[in-house]
Amino acid sequence: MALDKEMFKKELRQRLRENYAMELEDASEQEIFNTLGALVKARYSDAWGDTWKYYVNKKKKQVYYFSIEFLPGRMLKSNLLNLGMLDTAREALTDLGIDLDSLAEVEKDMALGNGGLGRLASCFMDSIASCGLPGNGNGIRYDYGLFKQRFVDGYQVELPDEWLQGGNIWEVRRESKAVDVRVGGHVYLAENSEGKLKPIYENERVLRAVPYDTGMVGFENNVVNTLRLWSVEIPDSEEDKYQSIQGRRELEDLTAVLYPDDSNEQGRLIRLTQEYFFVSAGIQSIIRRYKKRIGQPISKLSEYVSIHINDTHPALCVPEMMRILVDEEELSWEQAWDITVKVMSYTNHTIMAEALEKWSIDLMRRTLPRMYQIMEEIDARYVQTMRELHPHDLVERTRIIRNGQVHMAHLAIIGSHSTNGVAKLHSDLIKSVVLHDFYIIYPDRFNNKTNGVAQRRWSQIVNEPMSNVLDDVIGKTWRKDSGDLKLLMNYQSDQVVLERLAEAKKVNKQKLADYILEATDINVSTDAIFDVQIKRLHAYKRQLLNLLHIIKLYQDLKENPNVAMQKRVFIFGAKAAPSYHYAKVIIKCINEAARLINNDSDINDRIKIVFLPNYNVSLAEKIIPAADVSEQISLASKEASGTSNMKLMLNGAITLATLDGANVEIRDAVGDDNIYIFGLTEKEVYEYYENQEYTAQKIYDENAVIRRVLNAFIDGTIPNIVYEGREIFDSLIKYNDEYFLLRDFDSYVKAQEDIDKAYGDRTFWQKMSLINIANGGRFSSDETVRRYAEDIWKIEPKDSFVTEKG
Ligand code: B1H
Repeated sequence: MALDKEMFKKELRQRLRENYAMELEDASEQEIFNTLGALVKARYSDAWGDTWKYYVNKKKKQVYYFSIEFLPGRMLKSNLLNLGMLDTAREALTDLGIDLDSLAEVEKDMALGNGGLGRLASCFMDSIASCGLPGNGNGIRYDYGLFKQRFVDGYQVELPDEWLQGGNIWEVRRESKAVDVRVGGHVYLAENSEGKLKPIYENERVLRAVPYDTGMVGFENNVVNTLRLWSVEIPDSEEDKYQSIQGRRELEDLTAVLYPDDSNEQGRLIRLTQEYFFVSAGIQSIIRRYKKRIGQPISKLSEYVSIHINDTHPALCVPEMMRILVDEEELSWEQAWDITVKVMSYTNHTIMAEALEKWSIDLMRRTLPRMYQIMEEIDARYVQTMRELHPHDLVERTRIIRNGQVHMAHLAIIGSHSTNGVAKLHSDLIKSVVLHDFYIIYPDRFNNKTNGVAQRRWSQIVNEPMSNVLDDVIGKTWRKDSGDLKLLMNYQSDQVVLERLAEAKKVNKQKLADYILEATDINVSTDAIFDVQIKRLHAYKRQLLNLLHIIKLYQDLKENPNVAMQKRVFIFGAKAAPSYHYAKVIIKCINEAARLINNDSDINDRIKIVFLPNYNVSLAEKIIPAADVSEQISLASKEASGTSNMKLMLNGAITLATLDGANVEIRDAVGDDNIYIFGLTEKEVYEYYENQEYTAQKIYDENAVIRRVLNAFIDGTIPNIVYEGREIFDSLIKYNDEYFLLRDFDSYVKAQEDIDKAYGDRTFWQKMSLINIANGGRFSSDETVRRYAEDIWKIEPKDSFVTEKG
């Protein structure tokens, strides 16, 4: 039964009394938040159980999305919205003198991921539930999420993210579903009494994996799926082995922290164990559930279970499934392999060489001896089969174990029936360049699934002013089916609608301006263009190119204060991996340029730089609705997809982009006139790689503007960056500008000038903005997961099912 406002208030008070023996008037924000969370959870607990029963009773095929990262952010408002309670809750709380938005800020931002890959996993979780698809997440419950970022003297400082302090109202610990995971020691094969070869384990460590489940609430459909995250504990049987505090710590460290990068050997060992830990626990629990609940022979597993490998981090799914099917279920190797390949599918998220995961044979063998044996066997059989069909060198290049290393991408491709990229361009590059060898061998396995974003969160929840205008203009159907945003195209010349959307944008900009003032003490005007680049700090994403352009503007203004240009606020949000020195140098330089420019009275507030610390999902939710310009300026071919590009366009920002990742599809969606494209194409980049004729020095020598900008890094123009400025300069000149910033500089400046002019024409700009909103619907992750469901997972949505109580 739906909860009305009065009942809501009554229940909130009642629960506060029961749980805290307290009246609302005396409760702290945290106590009220916890109580509200419990109330919300109670509203979906029946549906959670019923969803589960429905899948089991109907023997629905289910997908399990294995990902070492999930980035859900805050869940209160999203759960309220999906349960159809957001408005009621807001009104009820207002009656009680509580502002829902400030109360929502009490929730810790759940940040168990680094960036796009982890956030994509969470958008998928939302969409899978909202589309009524039978699907669950499987990952790690890190005690500490991605580090918190502060700036001290312009430098990044990392602090631990203690997100579990104060408890996590959404999770349910499921003691009874714990499983054991075995690592280390030695494994040898010996005949058992029936004459079968069986692995014998010696001196292995047994880890207890305890699952914590979180309900993934679908949008107004009574579907609640499960995100299962595993935490390590010491099993009772091993208690005596872990008497020392240090020994216990070492074990408990396994699920303590998310890797913000993976650069040193000691660290890498824990990472590999993390990977196996959640893979093994997840697959064991799937098989246990299958045998107990579905009751079909194990040979039919692929008819009921699909497992998705999100990037290579869970690629051990392949040998772990083989281990269970062969060692425990006693299937033949051939039969087990057939099942495994049918069950598994894999997404590649990057073509950057340094991100392609490899492990040394030695480490693999020491850490996961049985996994290593099985991978050796997979590799040997692969070579055996393929050498009859393909040239020797092709087979050698594609095998799993070569040159002393285990290649995880090779394992994932060979051990699954589907490999997909995350945008058209990226999927094409996979086939033609990065994984071309595999494309020759398995042409049918390759496909594209362009990323998408959870539109409910990234428009309805984060941008209420815009949503209200949309409701009035095109009705409310877009809230369920984002394709209906297209209806807005009918209003592209309607002055009233354009004005109303501009008003909404202004409200969002003012809110962000208030936040900026509070967080950084910087005053910004909402008349200025809010020019936004928000993403992890990486050389290939070229935050530095953005900075070079800002320095140019600064120098232009210093030289001629009368230069005509729109006011601009350049907003950055970016964390650097703690061990990524160059990225940290760029952060320092942006912060010092900000200090210089923001405080220069000659500049007179015409340009400002705001680097907001601790970029995360919650901060993205504040920035995105207020953005006018979306910077997507990676070197063409390097950004697999990007997803902030989609979120920003959906909120009416104009994209300034290279033809990289999903930017290409955004251009196709809005048309050339409603996007600013610049820079080398992916083809041209590859041509440079082939003919090796790029010389940054030459550009520097011939281009006076670039020369003046780069000199600012070493001649004291930007203060306090003696070492950092030199490093930037050298990276561009001495080390020949790996990401072609100087090559793209002029066309970037030109595009920025066009944007400056366009913004001056209010109606023109508003119309572009409207067209971007109207065409944002196609980048919904609902659509993306439906395609995964149809083409790869072969799962079907529930036939309209409603709980008895619903
Ligand atoms: C993406 C990663 C990634 N691609 C290794 N690869 C990691 C690789 O901890 N690690 O070892 C962590 C993350 N992340 C991103 O995925 C792409 O760069 C984006 O372009 C893409 O939009 C996103 C989602 O597909």
